[in-house]
Amino acid sequence: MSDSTTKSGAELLIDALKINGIQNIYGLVGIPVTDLARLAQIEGMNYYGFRREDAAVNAAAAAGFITGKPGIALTVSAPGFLNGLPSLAQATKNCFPLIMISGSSDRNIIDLDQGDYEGLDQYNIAKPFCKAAFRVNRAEDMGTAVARAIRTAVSGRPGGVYLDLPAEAIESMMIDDKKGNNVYEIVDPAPSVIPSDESISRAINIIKNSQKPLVIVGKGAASARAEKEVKELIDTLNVPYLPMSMAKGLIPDDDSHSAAAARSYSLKNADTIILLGARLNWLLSHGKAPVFNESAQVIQIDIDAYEFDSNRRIDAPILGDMKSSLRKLIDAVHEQEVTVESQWLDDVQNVVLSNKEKMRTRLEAGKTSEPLNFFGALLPLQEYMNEHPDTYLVSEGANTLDMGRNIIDMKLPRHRLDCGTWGVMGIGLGYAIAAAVETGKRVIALEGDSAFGFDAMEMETICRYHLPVTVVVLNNGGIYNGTDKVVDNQPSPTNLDPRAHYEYLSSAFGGDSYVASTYSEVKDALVKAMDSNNPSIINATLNPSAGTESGHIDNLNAKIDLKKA
Ligand code: FYN
Ligand code: ADP
Ligand code: MG
Repeated sequence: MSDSTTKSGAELLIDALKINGIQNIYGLVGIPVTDLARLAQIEGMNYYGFRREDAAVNAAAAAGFITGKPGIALTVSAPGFLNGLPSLAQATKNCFPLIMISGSSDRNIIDLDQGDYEGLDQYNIAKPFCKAAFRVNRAEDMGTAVARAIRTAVSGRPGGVYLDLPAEAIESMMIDDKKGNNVYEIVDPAPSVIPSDESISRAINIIKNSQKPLVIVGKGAASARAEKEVKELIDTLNVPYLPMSMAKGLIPDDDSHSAAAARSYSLKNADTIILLGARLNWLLSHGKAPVFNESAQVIQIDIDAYEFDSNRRIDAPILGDMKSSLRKLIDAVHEQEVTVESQWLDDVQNVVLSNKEKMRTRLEAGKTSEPLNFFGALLPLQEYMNEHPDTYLVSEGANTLDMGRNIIDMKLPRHRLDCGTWGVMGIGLGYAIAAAVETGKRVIALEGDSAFGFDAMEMETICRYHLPVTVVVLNNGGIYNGTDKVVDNQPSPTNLDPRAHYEYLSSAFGGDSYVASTYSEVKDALVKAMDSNNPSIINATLNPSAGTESGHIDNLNAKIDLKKA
């Protein structure tokens, strides 16, 4: 330990995080970071210990998305670092601000490949998977490293940052000589980026000549906390909008401008697309026909110019942060009194009403369906979320994810977290833990039975910290579903055990357990679980034949003629 005039790298790291308002660390300790985590607790930070690093890093990434400050993850060297790496990559892909800090081995041994305990050149391995990687070799550089890591994670397009801490840097000492120790609060970590006047004029000219503009709101607008501006633009123009899954709730899903239930109709018929913090990637069919109208004009607001023209010509790129860009665009709409013919919104609303009526019929039938199907299992969640919109909802799976997204309305921003841009399984419990920790609110983790398996052991973490998380497992006994049979002497590649008592994983660690096999049982269990504030699992046992291959994205699954084999 240091005396009053010297500080270790570990102490300086913690000072630098704290002075920048960071309170929580999500991690899994071992050599060489155990004392670092202990010291964080002594210094008044909260340390949340996980069972596997990917979940810890996912939790930190979700904390970043929810709070707008970088989430902090801590892992041990080589294997711990490697377990955390996929989550670092996902955070970067999802544009979530995150700093993954890993202990590492002494450089002199690594660089000559002399063989060290868990020796790996982590710094160089991390680089392709994050926005930036930094290595700290001396205690006196700790403040600079944290400043650079925070600024990189949150500014511009947010993302994951890797901070490599060799054991020597953690232990090394610097004299705190009152001239300062290089630890400081960063000034304006994510500066505004104001778009040019010309880019706004170009967009206004397109909107003026448009009859059928559609706004697409992505999770970039959610990250930017631009809900007020997004709503103002949509209300002012009185046009329909399509929320991407993690943008649900930026405007309440029951808003009359929502085109979510008329997705195909609105995308196909729009003559102008106003893209707000969403990429034209696979989730938006790359902006191409037949899903999109090829001749539609596209206005795109993004903080990263790299994104423009990624798949099709962008007619009006607006480079700027979402809040500043929307402010300028809305002001121009008012000044120039731009209006849009309301027939388009009426047409979209008619399709919405008709699709919603079809959905209502399916949900109503689900109430009495035995065995239970997805509609009957998801309706209680819809009802609960309508009554308790401040609950956080995390979701993953295939059918569970897709049907849940369409059935469960969100009313508040950044309250839905899911598989994200890569469609990753295994994010659920880590994200749920972060949502509970960062907000103190109740959390539902809605999981397919396969998805739950990827990080189910984090139920112990949830119970250890007594977090108000209810995991609802929609158990249809398989990946996609449980009835596939290929050959007689082996389970199918998609089979899981439909009799699995997933709820035991909660009672095993002191949480509550429920089994539910009808709509009423799911509803009762959910109300009890949520009222109790206890960690819990509801095992909703579905018809093993419920669910389709790959959920809504079967078109992406390579097809082979199995009969020929
Ligand atoms: C949507 N819809 C509704 C509603 N909401 N109908 C009635 N009521 C409500 N509330 C309609 C919507 O208009 C569509 O009909 C249809 O339901 C499906 O909507 P969805 O799911 O939004 O759209 P689509 O085209 O099926 O999928 C688009 C997608 C989405 C790719 C963006 O599937 C997605 O986000 N997928 C992520 C998948 C993922 O990550 N999976 C994890 C890996 S699983 P139409 O308008 O008639 O088209 C590994 O296998
Ligand atoms: P979705 O999956 O919801 O469609 P994406 O993750 O594909 O959303 O896209 C998010 C986009 O938002 C990225 O291109 C990113 O650069 C952009 N973005 C992130 N933060 C901001 C911000 N503050 N202002 C503007 N654009 C942003
Ligand atoms: Mg399943």
